[in-house]
Amino acid sequence: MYSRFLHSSALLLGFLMVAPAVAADDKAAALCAKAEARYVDMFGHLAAEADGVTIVKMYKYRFCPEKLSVPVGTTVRWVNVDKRTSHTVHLNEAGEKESDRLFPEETFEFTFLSAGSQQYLCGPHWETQKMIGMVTVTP
Ligand SMILES: [Cu+2]
Repeated sequence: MYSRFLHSSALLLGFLMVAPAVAADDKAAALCAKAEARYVDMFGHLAAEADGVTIVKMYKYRFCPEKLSVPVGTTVRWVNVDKRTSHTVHLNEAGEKESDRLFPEETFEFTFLSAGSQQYLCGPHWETQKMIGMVTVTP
């Protein structure tokens, strides 16, 4: 009886430790799918079809995709697809100054000329909402 109780507790604990990570991934995927739909509404094409740039959407206090890998020389265009909230892009680890506030439908571009990984932030929301992105630039 006692050992069975221990066994099921261990199973339950295992489930509780795994479930939040899976739920967070699903939530992020659903949110980024909505961000893509907003992008299509605004610009009339898929983000992947943008000419000569790689798109990162800003939506509901998240960067979509949150982690990006691009070859050196890539220009990334951040696009605010929110309805009301403004965001910024601050490539602080690259020593860049923070972008202007980007209102809905506004964009910011940066061309990555050196390889490496760096985090970047939304100035107004990184601390309170953990709105933080990551770019890996490959040689
Ligand atoms: Cu933000």
